[in-house]
Amino acid sequence: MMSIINKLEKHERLSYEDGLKLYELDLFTLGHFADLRRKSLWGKKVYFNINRHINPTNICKDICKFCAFSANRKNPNPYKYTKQEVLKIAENACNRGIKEVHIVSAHNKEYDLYWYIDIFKEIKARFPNLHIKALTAAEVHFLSTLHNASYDEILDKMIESGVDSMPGGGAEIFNEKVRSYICKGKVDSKNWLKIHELWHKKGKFSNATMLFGHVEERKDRIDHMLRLRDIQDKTGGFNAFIPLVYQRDNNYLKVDKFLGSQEILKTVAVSRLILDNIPHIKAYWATATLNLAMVAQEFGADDLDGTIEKEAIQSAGGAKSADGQDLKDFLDIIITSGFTPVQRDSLYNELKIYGESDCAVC
Ligand code: V47
Repeated sequence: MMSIINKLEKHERLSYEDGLKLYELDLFTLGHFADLRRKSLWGKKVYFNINRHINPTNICKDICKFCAFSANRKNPNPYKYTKQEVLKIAENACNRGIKEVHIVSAHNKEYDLYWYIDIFKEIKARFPNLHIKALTAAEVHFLSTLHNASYDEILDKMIESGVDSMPGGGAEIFNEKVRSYICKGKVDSKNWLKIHELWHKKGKFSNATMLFGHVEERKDRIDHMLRLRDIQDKTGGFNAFIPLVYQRDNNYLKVDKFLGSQEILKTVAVSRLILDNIPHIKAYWATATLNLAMVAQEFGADDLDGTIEKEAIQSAGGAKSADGQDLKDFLDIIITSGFTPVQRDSLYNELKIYGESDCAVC
């Protein structure tokens, strides 16, 4: 254990073996080093944005075992939004000061590249200041197969039609054996990484997620982080890493054991220390709960994601996130925890720094 502590004290880059050793440290020692790293980068700031999720349909050609969002036997409520409905949501969002729409969907051939191009162009034309974060690498792969087009072509069309950044979804777990068990048929790991690398090389930014707490092991999480770190060394295009805690309801993956808060906090801390080149670590409140996401800010995380407003993917799996989060609650919990809330845009430019006077319960 001494050598890992030495490495942490000297800020040395950590290996796969080191990653496994980090998990063996007691929670508070690990948290201490992750917190030091976080503080050296961001002090006491907690970042969030004011955003709106839009999921145009839940009818999907793929069946990922962990997914409760897609319409199937466990979720027999298929829906399809029209372009007008999506535009109306974007308009309402914009009128209420929302800065980002996060548009991701199921893999459905009725929602092809042309459908998306139209909707992105229309949103940009009507609301030029609204940041469009859209289409996961899994969707890019789906559209590339559907249209027999290269990834480059799909990504160029996204940029031409107004997409500003790509979300980190669809990464799940890169280990091929686990991936093929939980989401066979989805974009493979190599191509998920390739799509993000291509996107970054076009001068664009994206995020990266990791779904954990199901059948994967600690070693798979470390492997996942290291594959991201390798791409980031080449491109510098990942803004944030988002460890998503698996939600167990209404899906086909049989997982009886809940991961537990300590393992969740350890995973956040490990990600901060392994991913020495990704600036932000998001504790995604929709999967971790707001309280634990707030504690995670002392274990390496510096971001809570956003107010979200309507959340459909994790809430289908049992998370209490369907109606998003009030800005007021965000501010209160951040300030009473001794941190400084910072509203950011989607690329982490700071828009507003809040103070004690913004706290309703102080
Ligand atoms: O890739 C699906 C996950 C992801 C479950 O980039 C589940 O800023 C937990 O990627 N339990 C989509 N997670 C959401 C996503 C995301 C969310 C917030 C911010 C950003 C960003 C990206 O949701 C999927 C999948 O890994 N997911 N089912 C479940 N049962």
